Amino acid sequence: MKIGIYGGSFDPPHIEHINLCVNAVKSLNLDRLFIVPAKIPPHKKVQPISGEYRLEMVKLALSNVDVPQITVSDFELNSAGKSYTYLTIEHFKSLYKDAQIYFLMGTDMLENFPTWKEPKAILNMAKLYVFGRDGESMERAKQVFLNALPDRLNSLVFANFSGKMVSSTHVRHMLTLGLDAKEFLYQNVIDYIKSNNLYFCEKAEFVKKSLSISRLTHTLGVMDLAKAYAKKLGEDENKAVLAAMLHDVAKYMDKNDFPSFTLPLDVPKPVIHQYLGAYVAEHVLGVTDIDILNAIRYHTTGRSNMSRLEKIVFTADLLEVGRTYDEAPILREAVDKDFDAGFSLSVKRLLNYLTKQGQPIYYLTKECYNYYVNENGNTKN
Ligand code: DGI
Ligand code: FE
Ligand code: FE
Repeated sequence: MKIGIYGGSFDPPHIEHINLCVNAVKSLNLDRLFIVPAKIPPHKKVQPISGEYRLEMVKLALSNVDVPQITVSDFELNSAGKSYTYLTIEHFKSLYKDAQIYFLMGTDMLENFPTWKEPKAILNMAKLYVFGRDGESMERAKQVFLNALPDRLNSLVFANFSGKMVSSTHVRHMLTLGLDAKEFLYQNVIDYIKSNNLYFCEKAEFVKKSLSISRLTHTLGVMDLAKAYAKKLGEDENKAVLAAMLHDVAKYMDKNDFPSFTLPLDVPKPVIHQYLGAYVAEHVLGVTDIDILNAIRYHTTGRSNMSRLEKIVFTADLLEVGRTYDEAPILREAVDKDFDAGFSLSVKRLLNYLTKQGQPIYYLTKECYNYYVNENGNTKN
């Protein structure tokens, strides 16, 4: 017998999750494939929605394909204590004693695999069925894996299927913003999400009403990227996502609609929305976190001595996937290599751009430049 196990958050389960399962069943010739939604430890800051919802959504998603080998298991959700992959595999091994077990994972998980609990025990029970977005990330993950577990190459089976790589995070952000996620989710999953009000966020509703669809799409890009930066830098991902979600909320608002709002003097028109945005976030939406408010307040101009969160929102705003100006790819590469250096380079590019355009430069933009770029035009932290 051949048994597959596919663990993950499934928050929410998308079409590619299911495609991947269908493909694994076919190419490995599996008799059973268990999708096992994970229980996330309560101390984790980014919490998925409750397990029952995720379990139900996987069932709904599965009902769209006619592959009876695939079922969902509540083993991890219902087990007492912490869930570990080695325990899950032990469980299925005890149910199917002579079966060859395949554990499905993406290349990013393979890289971390050696740091999991009991990796060798896992490899004694199962092979890893690895799928990834591109050959390059696959090769790197394989090397990292083999550095830690040198003689275990025969535990790896590489999928020939890569599919479209969709991230649940991106889909979640879309749902939060009320954007159409049909491309990624089965209709019955979308219906279930709507009727149970999952991923709904009151502040996002307000943002949605305040922006155009193209501005919302930009906001989505900033949310995705700010979250990724925060994760990489060990900053609070929830704060980064919220600040990103709200950063342009006032882009189309009129300051005269807010009588108690006061704008500093001589603010160029394109800069006004950073101040009004922070005001609206605080006084209309009730945001109290000063770091979030400042990330909104200085997202256009920057300033000297910015906090990590301010830098994250500023940089994500300039480099989200929808930004297509010439220097964007180089700046993205710089940020990936060294966040602070890439940020400073983005500041430099902004000032050059405004100067070329003959725009009036606000004093904060200048201060920011002088703080992060030295006299020779080199960046500093
Ligand atoms: O709101 P977004 O379009 O997403 O981007 P943003 O808030 O970073 O910038 C809005 C515009 O403001 C952009 O065209 C650059 C411009 N800007 C940034 N700093 C200054 C500025 N414009 C002037 N005139 N002066 C500045 O100091
Ligand atoms: Fe903006
Ligand atoms: Fe923006």
